[in-house]
Amino acid sequence: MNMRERLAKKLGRAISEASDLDIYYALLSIIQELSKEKENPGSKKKLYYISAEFLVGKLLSNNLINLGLYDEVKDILRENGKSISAVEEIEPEPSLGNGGLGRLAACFLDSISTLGFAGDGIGLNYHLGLFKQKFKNRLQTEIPNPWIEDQGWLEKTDVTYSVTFGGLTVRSRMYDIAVTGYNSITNKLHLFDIETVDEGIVDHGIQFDKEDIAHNLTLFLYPDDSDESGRLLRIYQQYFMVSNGARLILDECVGRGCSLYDLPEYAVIQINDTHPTMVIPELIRLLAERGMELDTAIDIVSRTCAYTNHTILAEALEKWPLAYLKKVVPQLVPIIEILDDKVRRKYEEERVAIIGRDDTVHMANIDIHYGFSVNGVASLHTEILKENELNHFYRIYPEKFNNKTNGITFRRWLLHCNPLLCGMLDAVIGKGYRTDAGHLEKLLDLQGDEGVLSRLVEIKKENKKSLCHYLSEIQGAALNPDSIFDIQIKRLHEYKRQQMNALYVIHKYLEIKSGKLPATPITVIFGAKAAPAYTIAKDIIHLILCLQDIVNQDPEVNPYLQVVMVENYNITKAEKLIPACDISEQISLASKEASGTGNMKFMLNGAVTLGTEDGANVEIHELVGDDNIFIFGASSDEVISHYKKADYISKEFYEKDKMTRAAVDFITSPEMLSIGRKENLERLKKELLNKDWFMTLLDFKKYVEKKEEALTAYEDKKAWAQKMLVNIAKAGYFSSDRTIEEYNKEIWKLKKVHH
Ligand code: 26Q
Repeated sequence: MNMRERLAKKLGRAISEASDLDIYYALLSIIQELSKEKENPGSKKKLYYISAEFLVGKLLSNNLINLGLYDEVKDILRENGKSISAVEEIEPEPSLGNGGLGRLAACFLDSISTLGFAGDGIGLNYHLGLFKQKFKNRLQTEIPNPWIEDQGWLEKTDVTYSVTFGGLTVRSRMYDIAVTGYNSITNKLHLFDIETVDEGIVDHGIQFDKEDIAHNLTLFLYPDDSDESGRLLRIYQQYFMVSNGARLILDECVGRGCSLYDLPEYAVIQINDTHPTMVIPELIRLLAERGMELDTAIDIVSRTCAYTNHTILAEALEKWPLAYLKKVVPQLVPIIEILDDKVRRKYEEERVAIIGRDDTVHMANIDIHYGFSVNGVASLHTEILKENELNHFYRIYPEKFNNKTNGITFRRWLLHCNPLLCGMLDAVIGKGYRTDAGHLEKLLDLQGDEGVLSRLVEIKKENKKSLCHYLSEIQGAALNPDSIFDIQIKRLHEYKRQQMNALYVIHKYLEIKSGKLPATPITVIFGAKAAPAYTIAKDIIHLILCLQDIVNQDPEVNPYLQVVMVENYNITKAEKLIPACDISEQISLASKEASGTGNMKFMLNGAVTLGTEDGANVEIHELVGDDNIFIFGASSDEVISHYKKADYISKEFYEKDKMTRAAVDFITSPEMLSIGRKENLERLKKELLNKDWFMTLLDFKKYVEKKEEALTAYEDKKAWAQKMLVNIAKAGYFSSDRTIEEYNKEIWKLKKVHH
């Protein structure tokens, strides 16, 4: 049966007569059937990627693309007076992640299936996911973001376990989402849940009783952990995830004929940051329970688990008070004490202990001692881990440390989000890049081809027009598609320095007011959610929302400068923003952004990076060369030395530079105070002047200068198009297919079940 017949049959009527909603459900069901036919045939050894976050995004189009059906379905719908984009709109976006770490996990699952490896994801089925962001009075507010519907991608399974906490036992159930590779096999994302979750316990905004575990365990992604009950709930969630995961892994391996003594030959577990770390003591506990000698169990588990580190921010490294673990997971405490004891017998250094002198458990230390691999996510990041942050471990276990530079799936971040660019690539370099990203380099031969260069510029313009249309529909923004689109979209964090970009907006606004006009108008776009309890991050959002009104409502300024903060930034919005970008803002304080992956998505879609030598920007710089990137700011070595010597004083930069002073002072100017909240704006200004922990003012002047250089470079249309071309051509390295091949070669050592 062809697709047209199959769809009509599923609908039970002519396609032209069906509603978009009916078509959505029919496609969903057909895709699920087709995915099932491609289910992984299995192999002896299997990967389990365990993660508290999987930010998968909408799945309809992605699955159609991966099954090779997208164009056909699009045509069938068009012939019947329907549009695939209207059908796409219906699907809710699951918000099972915060940002980079969760999106990386989703890209990895796509590549694992595409490359034909047996590998499943293990995580949690948060009913309300991450909050939905709403702006009210120029402030962020949070509301629940329900995404689970009666008919959706989740498939209920028969797998259930009972999970015991101190003083409470819950019954779990596993739900699966099929992960269908591009022209390849289907693996699974296993999401564990409890049946007793009660969405009714949520009241105003995202408040709920954090102690009511039986009703809240999988209600939200990482609820606010600014208080003790929030932190305890996080431990309940983590243990629930790993206890279910560990049992699934053991059951599956035994099902494949594994003697538990041979576990490392049947399973490899990749631990995504420290959130799933308790899988190590839990597996040891389960093996001991099944009669294995404790030392043997520790050895077996250590040869099965590998750890990825995603951050060098000390405050993000998880440390749990032993008292919390005694309350929530008393059964793990004796095991953790034994793990600590073994370490303490062998090594004197306090920093490598598992249980610190203050009775807190250092989760990363468990992973490093009792896993066989430790990797960073970009080469600079891994070097900093080895030389600084984790140097005391590197000296003990140099062989465990390795780098795996992050990547992104080109199916979603090129084929799906930028069909115009793909059309051009198909025509000029052939379709080979779709399965081998290295083919993009063929573009380098076309640097002098005027036709190709002008087509690139045209496509960018078309994508900008589409974005303008979209932003006008969803939030009434009226943008100028002839302006330069300068975009910064990522979680709000001081180290990512959205505040520095906001200061630039102020600087440009003041320049325009004084009569200095830019050659081409500029549109500065932001998108970011702040953690609900992160006060300064919310103040930065307030600053941007105030600037948006001041700038856009000033008729002297708005022909030359506009500011937009996109509400509720998410994957779906990223897919529309990224193809329309000219200047990609990657301006973290050097040494702080482990890798970044947005930087790769922008590059692939022909944006030019304005950034610091941080994370994977360093590798982008090496690949594209000095002429095709705008790099500025203090180096990671300089920054690390400032922290070591504690010699950075932000006020000095404010006092010695007039431009910096004018921009900072504007935060509490009469214009701002007439629409903004005094308390928030004054707090933010004070923070910048007295603390500025992430050194905004250190780099601000260099940032302004480099941005001006980029804006000037944009005026040479041909030279800019060449920069776009080189960026696209060199983006192949950042395919997550390359990343996954490296993980497999050096860590997982799986055989492909499909090529
Ligand atoms: C920790 C303790 C308590 C509560 C929350 C957390 C927590 C939650 C989320 C800590 C970290 C995260 C997420 C981190 C993250 O997204 N890191 C990003 O990972 C990307 C993929 O490797 C990198 O590209 C980014 O540079 C990195 O910031």
